[in-house]
Amino acid sequence: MMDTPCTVVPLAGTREDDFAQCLLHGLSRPQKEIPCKYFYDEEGSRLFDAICELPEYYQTRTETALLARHAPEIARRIGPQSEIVEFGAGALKKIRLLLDVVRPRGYTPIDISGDYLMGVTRTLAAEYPGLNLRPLAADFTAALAVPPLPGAHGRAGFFPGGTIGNFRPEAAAGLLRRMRASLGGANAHCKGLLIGVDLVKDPARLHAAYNDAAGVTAAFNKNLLARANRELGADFDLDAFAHYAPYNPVARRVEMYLVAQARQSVTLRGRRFDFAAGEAVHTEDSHKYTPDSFAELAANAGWRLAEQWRDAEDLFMLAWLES
Ligand code: AVI
Repeated sequence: MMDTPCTVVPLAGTREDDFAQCLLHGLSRPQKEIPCKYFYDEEGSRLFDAICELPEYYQTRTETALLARHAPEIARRIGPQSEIVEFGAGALKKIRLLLDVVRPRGYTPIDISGDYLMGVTRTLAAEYPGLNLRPLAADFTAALAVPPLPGAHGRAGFFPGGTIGNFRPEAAAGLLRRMRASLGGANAHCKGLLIGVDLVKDPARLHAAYNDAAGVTAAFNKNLLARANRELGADFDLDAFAHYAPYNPVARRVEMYLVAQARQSVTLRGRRFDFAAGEAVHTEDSHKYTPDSFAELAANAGWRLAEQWRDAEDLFMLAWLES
């Protein structure tokens, strides 16, 4: 740890899209859908944390072990006195595995939940005096101009958690392209991007991870409807929808739906939405990659897969991309 006083300088950010507008739009489509970014209100974030602890959900502990084990090699790639920019930083848990080893000059966590981000950044500041912290309350999927940290020796991006899988391949390539632009803005020397990627594997293993015995993923999925009831005064009957999350081995993705158990109508902001029995609302895709298919995706976005670290079972990959 460094010993000079810590600075926390919030950067100007962007706002989250309007949940009500997105929901009205998504439920009006021939294939009803709710964008997965709305999972993460306070209750949804709590449920997601619980998912990460599930025995069936291997992703978080596998990635955490990879970060801990390969931190010295990652540190060599990033270099000392750099700046780390984390996209979708959440609770700032995984960055702690890198900070002591990488010893960056600054850390810029980006997250849409501004108050939450300020709170967790202050806690981190107390633990890492001397680290320049620049929390940016913004939608990390947008084109963001992130001014370089003065005096930093280049900067690296950090996008853990396998979240890239929640974007369709074309959207994922667009996001990787925007991250490259954000990291390499005026006078910033981009060292690379460290990204977590969930790998193609036995369909049964994937099915179990998204259909856990305790029903936490089902509750996480249904929280979208509960959130609409809480925040927008909708009248979804949560028991009238079932969680359905099959793995599609051809498209190499887990598809998540809420399926109406009977014919019903729901009212939202004065509008009525009809559901046929068995009608599905699409809520999430979670794409899985092979190292080669991910390298191809990255190449489409102007990145080169320069290094990769995988666990012994090939469940998950930490990829180091350079441009
Ligand atoms: C955040 N993301 C990588 C998770 C995933 O596995 O796609 C979200 C999730 N959905 C259901 N379980 C976890």
